[in-house]
Amino acid sequence: MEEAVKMLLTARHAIAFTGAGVSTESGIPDFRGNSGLWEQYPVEKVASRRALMENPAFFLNFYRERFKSYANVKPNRAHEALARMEKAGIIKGIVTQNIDGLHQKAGSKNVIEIHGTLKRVRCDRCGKYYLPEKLDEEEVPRCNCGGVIRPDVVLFGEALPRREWQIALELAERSDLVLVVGSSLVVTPANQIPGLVLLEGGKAIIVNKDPTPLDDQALVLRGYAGEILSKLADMLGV
Ligand code: CNA
Repeated sequence: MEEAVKMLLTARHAIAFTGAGVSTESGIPDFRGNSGLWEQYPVEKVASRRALMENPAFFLNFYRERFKSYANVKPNRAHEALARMEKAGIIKGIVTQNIDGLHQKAGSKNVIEIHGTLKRVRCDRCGKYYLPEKLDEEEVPRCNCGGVIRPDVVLFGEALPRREWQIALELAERSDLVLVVGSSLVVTPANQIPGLVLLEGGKAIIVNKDPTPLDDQALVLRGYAGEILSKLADMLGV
């Protein structure tokens, strides 16, 4: 922990990179844990472009439920600690793979959502945005152009949003330290963000419950994000 504090205080430009593990303590299951959610909705049936094409009703039902349950979810100590660090200028921003909006709810300002957001839905054909309530209109709601309305999140088999990805790459290139929180670091191309910081000669701190492929190149703080990050923020005096 002391080494991590030193690294964060001496970094010229530090960013955080977060994944589903930062939100599990808020009650949102990640992809890897054994949550009942993935028995009811297998990941391959709700997180891929193919799933949307083959069974849109099943696919959309999953997101309809997510929109409702995420509305009442609260940020946890890990999100709050990251917001405290940003406010104190210790981290310059957060690149997140999450779609739950909890970093913003915790008060973080510079949040780059590279996998989209559950805040809105859009037409799969023409891209027109709608409010999430549009999903409640029909089993498979459609745009004026005839396209299916779908959540504005990145599915397996789809490209990342160009603007967000560009900003994330630029942030990573400028950074000499990346604080990874709650990510298995196996999803590409998102995992190129911490990879890029290391490639450019920077350092990494990884806060994760389980091993990741970048552990041997980082300072690893093994355990729960809420406890570790809140302690880190306290030690940083923020
Ligand atoms: P992942 O592959 O599910 O990995 C999560 C990692 O977090 C695992 O290595 C766990 O060991 C670790 N972890 C879980 N809980 C904790 C905790 N409390 N403290 C510390 N570590 C913990 O998730 P990634 O984000 O790496 O994978 C990328 C996918 C998952 C992205 O596309 C996300 O959009 C997607 N996802 C997002 C959410 C969300 O928005 N909250 C939920 C589920 C999946």
